[in-house]
Amino acid sequence: MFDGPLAEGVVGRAITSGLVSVDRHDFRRFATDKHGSVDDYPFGGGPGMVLKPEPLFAAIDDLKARDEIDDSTPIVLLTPQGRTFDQSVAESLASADRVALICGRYEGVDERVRTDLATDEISIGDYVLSGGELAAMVVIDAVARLVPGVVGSAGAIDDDSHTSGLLQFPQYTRPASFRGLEAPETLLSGDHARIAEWRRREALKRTEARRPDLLRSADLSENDRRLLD
Ligand code: JCK
Repeated sequence: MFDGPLAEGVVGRAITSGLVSVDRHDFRRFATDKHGSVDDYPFGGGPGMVLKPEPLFAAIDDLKARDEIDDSTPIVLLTPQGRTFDQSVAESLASADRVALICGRYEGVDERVRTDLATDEISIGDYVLSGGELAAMVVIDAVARLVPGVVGSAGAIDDDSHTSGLLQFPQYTRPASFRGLEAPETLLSGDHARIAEWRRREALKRTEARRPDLLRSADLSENDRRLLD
């Protein structure tokens, strides 16, 4: 669930170039019984299995003992009950020099993992996944992009306070005319001021139509309000 995504694209290059590293630890190694079980029946009954606390606590203790993480390292539990992951959460994780991500399975983890091991609980959105791994991979991708040097100068535009907080403007490439569908004349004009204003207006229009919630929290200039009107 990690090998493919970690080998591709921006994240793959960040890892190959040493800007980012991702280590995986199989907590089954820390199972306490002879059968290597990491899950057990829920107290009180009910469907499914719950991940036992001992292997998860032991895995984190082992990372601390080997100085791979310390008491300042965020220990993030991926869970449907966590605060919803967004760009501001990604930014705050990117400011840590290491992050530990705990991926559960089955019905989730023993409550004591939440209360006494994890420092943060994150959900990537309101839908049900089968486990925490894909959610962790989403977090890794979004956070790795924020590590300085990972995304080149083109992507640095993402961080521009002037464009952030709005949906992207429509993008076109060649051919200018495709099956009778024309690219906007403005984009072909070479008039950079006109192009910038067109893009800003389109971003505002699209955000208003699709994500009015984003528009309310975006910080808009006088000119933005004029374009919106
Ligand atoms: C971690 C196990 C599977 C499936 C019980 C949940 C009502 C509990 C996640 N955004 C996200 N969605 N799902 C996850 C996620 C799912 C996980 C684990 C993360 C560990 N599962 C599972 C169903 C339930 N239902 C809704 C009851 C766990 C994130 N991040």
